[in-house]
Amino acid sequence: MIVKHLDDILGTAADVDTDGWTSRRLIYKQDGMGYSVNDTIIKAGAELEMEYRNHLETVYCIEGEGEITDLATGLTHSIRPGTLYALNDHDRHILRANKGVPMRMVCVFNPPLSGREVHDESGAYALAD
Ligand code: 9YT
Repeated sequence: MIVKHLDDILGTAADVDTDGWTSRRLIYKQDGMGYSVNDTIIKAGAELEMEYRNHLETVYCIEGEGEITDLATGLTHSIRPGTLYALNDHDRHILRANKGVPMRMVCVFNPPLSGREVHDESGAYALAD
């Protein structure tokens, strides 16, 4: 059994900070679960264009407010605590956190992240292997 607390992750190599987001990688490839789980903060006012060509991702908002635009359809969906989106088609998208309010998201990736990924220029993560 694996038991961790967010406090075990903060300040370690699995606590990854970028301009737009901070991702605390709670479960990652090395844990052998076949998926990874992150507690991610999208910084207030951040606008992130992403396309996880190598991964499927499900995201569940637990704090804050923002929106997501599906760039294939042009549709924008508002996000608030309780909203889940699943990028089941490697969907290219823009994620926005409202100004003044960070969003906190639980993110599950399949295949799992190695723990250190940041986005490449296309908005994707490389595969861990
Ligand atoms: C929600 C989202 O895609 N945020 C970017 C960071 C990523 N989810 C991660 O590595 O946790």
